Amino acid sequence: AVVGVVGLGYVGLPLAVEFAKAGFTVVGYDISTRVVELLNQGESHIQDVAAADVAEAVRSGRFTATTDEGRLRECDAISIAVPTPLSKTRDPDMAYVLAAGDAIQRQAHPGMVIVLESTTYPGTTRELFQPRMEAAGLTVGEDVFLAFSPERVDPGNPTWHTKNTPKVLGGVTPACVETATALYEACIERVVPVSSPEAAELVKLLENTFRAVNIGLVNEIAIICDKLGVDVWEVIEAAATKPFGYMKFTPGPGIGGHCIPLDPHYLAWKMRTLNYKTRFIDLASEINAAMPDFVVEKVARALNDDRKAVNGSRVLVLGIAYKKDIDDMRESPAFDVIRLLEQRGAEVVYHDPFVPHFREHEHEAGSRLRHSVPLTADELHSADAVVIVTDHSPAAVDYQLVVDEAKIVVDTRNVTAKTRKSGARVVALASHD
Ligand code: SAJ
Repeated sequence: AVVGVVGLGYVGLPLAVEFAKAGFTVVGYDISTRVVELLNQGESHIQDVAAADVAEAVRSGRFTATTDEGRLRECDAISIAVPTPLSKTRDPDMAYVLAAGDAIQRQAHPGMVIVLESTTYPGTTRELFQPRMEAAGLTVGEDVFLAFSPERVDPGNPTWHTKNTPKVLGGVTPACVETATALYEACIERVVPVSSPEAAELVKLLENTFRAVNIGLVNEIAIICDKLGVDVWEVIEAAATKPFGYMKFTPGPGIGGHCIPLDPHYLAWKMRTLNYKTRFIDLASEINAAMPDFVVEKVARALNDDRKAVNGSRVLVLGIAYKKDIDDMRESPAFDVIRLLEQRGAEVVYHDPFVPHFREHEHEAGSRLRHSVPLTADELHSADAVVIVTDHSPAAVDYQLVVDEAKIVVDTRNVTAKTRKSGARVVALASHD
């Protein structure tokens, strides 16, 4: 059988490789010529997909990448894993999903199984894909089979991969559930069928909104600790000793990535169209989004204690990736911290060993910050304050050097806790001073 995968990113490429390993012939469709060419040369642009696996799939003739949408007509099944970002107004940007739906409408034929994987609001599969199939004269549940199956890829996770992570799947009709489940069971160890695509769409949003609201809670606990003069890290670590009924999350300068900051907005947006305003979810998003302000306020106060204004000070931002030990900067709170500091007149530079430089189009700050400055005593001396935003491992960042050489260190991630006390004044995320 021939399986098509639309979108060859951190979700689609691992899935394509698993289908190829399971013996399917796989047509990988992507709009990026660069991605298609490097894949057909047996290389991989995705951290968790070994080039050797791509090369073997290509060599064996099981996998080809293409930018030619017409190749999808050869497929008996198609999985769609295209991005679902937010627009500038923080509303769902469904452009990639709609483009995929239009392509499927043009290429679908009787017998085809179509599975949407992109994280999206409940109702997307039924509202955006089913009409397109019917417009092509194909009855869902008879001529074609339509389902939603959320991705659960955790980039860099050494234990959980596409093959061994249980896969939830909801179909428009029972026949859709059965056919799509049979397809996925050929290459994923455990498929968890649910009775509708809306249920499956909501499962994903529950998983990630659960994370977002719990991070929002511990961020509010950090603000409370700050006002009470309590060490929030001590509270978090001690609470985490509870062996049942508690799950540890840690506060920080905000939340980044392509999932956690976005997914609650997909749910809130959909519910507003049904005249229900989500409250708890929105409040958590507000708290998370306000953490950069909270952090910059602490930097300002620390500089003021040194009789300095933010205006005219040089601030070194330590870490711009959205989470530790990776090079991904999407939605990183570091950019909010940078923007707020610059709005107050600070001169900002950054150091991130995982992001030596970034291209201008990746962020409007790119024009000024394009390169990571070296983490040297000189750089640290020339900074009026250092603010640690990403909790990169000590193997990647010499935090002892930072506290030895910097004047002020605002540590929003508690990564200097294990350094020997030294010259710098270290200000914690939640601290009375
Ligand atoms: N963060 C905190 N405190 C926490 C946890 C995270 O401030 O306790 C911040 C991180 O620094 C980061 C953001 O939140 O800026 C998101 O972090 P994340 O750990 O949720 O990482 P993501 O967004 O890369 O991926 C999450 C992962 N969920 C996990 O269970 C680790 C990943 O497995 C999911 O597949 C992914 O969401 C997804 O696809 O939804």
